[in-house]
Amino acid sequence: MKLYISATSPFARKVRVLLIEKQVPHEVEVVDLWSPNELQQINPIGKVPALVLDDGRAMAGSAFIADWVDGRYPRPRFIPADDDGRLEARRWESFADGVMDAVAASVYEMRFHDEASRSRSWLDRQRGKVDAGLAALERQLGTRRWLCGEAMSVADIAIACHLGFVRARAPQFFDAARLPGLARLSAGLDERDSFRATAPPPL
Ligand SMILES: N[C@@H](CCC(=O)N[C@@H](CS)C(=O)NCC(=O)O)C(=O)O
Repeated sequence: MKLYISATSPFARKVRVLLIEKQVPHEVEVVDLWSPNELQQINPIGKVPALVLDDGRAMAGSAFIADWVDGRYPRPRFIPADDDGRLEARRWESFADGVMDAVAASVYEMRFHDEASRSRSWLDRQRGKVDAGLAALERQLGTRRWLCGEAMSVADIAIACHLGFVRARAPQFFDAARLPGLARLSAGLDERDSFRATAPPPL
């Protein structure tokens, strides 16, 4: 199978971490999202990650891909097999991804509009989502080791990948002093080989 990524995408990193943790053999194709590339032929939405199976079928969307990978290669599991554990892991993953969607919407607004034409109300709206999402994740984590259950799940992987992007590219969105649990969680995961191998390159 072949995973299409960009060098910095935290959504793609989530899938890469899963594949590495599970020791699933795969190829990685790094795409420059802002230059002509082959991605559109693979994923009509033109986003990374996209995973192409050996039979040619492609899938898009990190949560869907992560779910498929975890089911197909269940050792170790990062989405619990029981219904409630699965619900918890996937719903906290969805909040983590929602935070990143709002960060990305802001980053794109800044990238594609000069200061005079940026929408302040759009940026404020996204900032509200980031702050509320991170606060909810922090409350959920508290002083526990993992966001849900007794083991690392896709939710922990997702928020650590997203915070890795934020720290590297948009640090104004994360105040470690106000979010000590998330800072601890993400620092711990950054030590793992799978995270070291996929860290976003410095600017
Ligand atoms: N919901 C998607 C989001 C993926 C996404 O936003 N990818 C970004 C990179 S981080 C992308 O490919 N952007 C290019 C574009 O929007 O054209 C997922 O979970 O995979």
